Amino acid sequence: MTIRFLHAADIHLDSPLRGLEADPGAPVELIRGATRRALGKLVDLALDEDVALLLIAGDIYDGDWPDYGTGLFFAAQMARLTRAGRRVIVIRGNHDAQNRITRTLRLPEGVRVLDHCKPETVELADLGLAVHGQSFAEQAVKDNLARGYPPAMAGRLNIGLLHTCFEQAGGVHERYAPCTRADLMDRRYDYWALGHIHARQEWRDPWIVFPGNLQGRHINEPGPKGATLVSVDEGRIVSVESRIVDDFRWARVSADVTGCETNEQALARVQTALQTALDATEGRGLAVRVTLAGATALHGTLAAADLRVDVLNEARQLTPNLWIEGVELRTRPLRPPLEDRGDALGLLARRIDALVEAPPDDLLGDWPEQLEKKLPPNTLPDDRKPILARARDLLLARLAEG
Ligand SMILES: [Mn+2]
Repeated sequence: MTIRFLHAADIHLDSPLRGLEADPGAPVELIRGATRRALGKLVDLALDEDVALLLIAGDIYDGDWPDYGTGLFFAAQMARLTRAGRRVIVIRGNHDAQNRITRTLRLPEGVRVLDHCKPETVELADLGLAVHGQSFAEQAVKDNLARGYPPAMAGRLNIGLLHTCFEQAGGVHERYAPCTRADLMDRRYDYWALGHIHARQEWRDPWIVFPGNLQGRHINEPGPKGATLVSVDEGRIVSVESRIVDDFRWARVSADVTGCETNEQALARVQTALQTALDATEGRGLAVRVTLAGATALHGTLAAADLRVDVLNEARQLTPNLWIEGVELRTRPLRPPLEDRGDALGLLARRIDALVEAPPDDLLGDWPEQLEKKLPPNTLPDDRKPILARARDLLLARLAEG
């Protein structure tokens, strides 16, 4: 007998996508609905692939529902599955821990939310499966939950459903329900359906899988997002595949402007890079952070230009589905730097360099405070170094022209 199950996590339903404030054309409503459309596509996928079971490894919700609409949408999507005879097993994670979600709605029969007080096992004898798991009772679960999970059930394919920061995952994550690979191996399960880390990762023997979140929510969650489809034949896992269901995509795009002599040439390179990123999205909306890099005689003039507007203009001309999250300048000057010269200009350049490298406390006086009063909150980064470096580039470019 062949059966399939689908493993998803970190849906963060109705989470706002962040970082498009810089693009005046950003369709806020369209972007806000992305997590809902991704969940709808997950259910479509489950039905198309004829899966017997959907597992969700925590963080279905981003936090307490803003209103009942969030819960109503989730219940309606789950009902599409249960009406078709599919089962759903979920746990709560740090974002939707038992004590964080104050509103409740009855979920359809066929959807099981596992207990938050102790690990629970659901035996699905007709499918040959045993699913073990435990929900988060509160946001900051510091205990190693995996160690409390029951041993594998004989004669069943055993699946562990767990929301965890898993030691082997790398990266920086909130350290909730930590566990090691050895903890998981001790249980002797066949598949660990994990959640919490938003980038897809997998290990084998046994299968330990983070499917990643369902929908990227900002520039640090770039690339395709989706769920993991698992096929089981005669009680053995025979395939584990990533399936993409996201509705809106984030990407970092780098344009190499080496050798460009005019801003127009540089912007043409930007347009080519944007087009390449668009081609990979298969018609989805796309938000990008554009970086210009390479050695160019334009280094100084690019630093002085309002590049954000120029890049927005390139994006608008390509397609109505592309938004600019930000523009970064990482070019280098083409000519031997002023700092290498033996004359007074060289001396001045070296002094300016030294100020940027180790700025004295009073270098900027009360300018940052003055600026902060005039700008929207949190516009100025706490780290002043990139701003100072850009000021240096501008200043040196002006000096070099003179
Ligand atoms: Mn989480």
